[in-house]
Amino acid sequence: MALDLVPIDRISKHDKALFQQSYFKNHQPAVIQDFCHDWPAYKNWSFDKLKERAGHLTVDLYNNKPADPDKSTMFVDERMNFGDYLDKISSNQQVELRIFLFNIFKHIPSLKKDILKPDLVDGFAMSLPFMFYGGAGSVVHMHYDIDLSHVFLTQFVGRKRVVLFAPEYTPLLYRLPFSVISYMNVNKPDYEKYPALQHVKGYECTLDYGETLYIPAGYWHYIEYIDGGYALSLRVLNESWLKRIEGAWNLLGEMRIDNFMKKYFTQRWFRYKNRKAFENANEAMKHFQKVENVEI
Ligand SMILES: O=C(O)CCC(=O)C(=O)O
Ligand SMILES: [Fe+2]
Repeated sequence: MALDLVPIDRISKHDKALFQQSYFKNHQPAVIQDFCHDWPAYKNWSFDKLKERAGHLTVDLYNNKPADPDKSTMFVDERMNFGDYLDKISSNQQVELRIFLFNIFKHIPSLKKDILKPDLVDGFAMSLPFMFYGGAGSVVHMHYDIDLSHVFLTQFVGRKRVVLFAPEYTPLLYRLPFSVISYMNVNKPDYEKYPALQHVKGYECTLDYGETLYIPAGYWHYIEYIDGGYALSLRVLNESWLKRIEGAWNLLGEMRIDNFMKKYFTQRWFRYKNRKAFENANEAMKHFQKVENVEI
């Protein structure tokens, strides 16, 4: 049995009141089909043009292996000339190599001029644009963004499949405590090992060239690159001060504790977190079963 996933609504950025009332305020995801259509980037960020401007840079590449639960940093699998990397991912062969944590705007500041501040909602943090790149077949494992900001992910080349789950489902997704990851398999859920997944409901979409996915704050996301391509993420800080503090605590507190414990108590710490993930899921499952029985 596959997970219970429904398609994400598609709207236009001109439906501003609708977006604010029905999606942003309620933390409901949406695909905005024309969010970036008036930005210079919409025309200027093709493979060829990006290669012309940034092809000389060197980049770190990461493969599809999930993050090692015992290590605080991801291992770089390869370093490559960015132009060669763009050639490779545009060939449409399976190239399971991604780039993240690479601030292209620091190296080529003129690229920032190709992004216009959206007026769909207030509060876009224009100083923090981020780009993600991947070849066909690359996977972004299930996680949520640690700072608990809203994310607007705009696709410039290629398509990707995205699956989302609301933060309410966090315990049912067997989140490893002190982290933002889950080891569940989105495409082949193992209900025997992870029975709580039967109660999870999520969303899915295929994001195409020029489309933008609104990922509400704290939403889990899992991504598969259908084609080689790249996207830009813009953030809007969480409207709740409590959530902003929680986001800062995740970054400055939880993450540091996790890294410290990984270093000094590697196996014991992982076993503890794993046990907790299952305890939390079992507890949450009882609650969801009660709610579902009432609904029936
Ligand atoms: O598109 C990607 O490769 C990753 C996107 C992501 O995880 C994010 O924007 O938070
Ligand atoms: Fe993310």
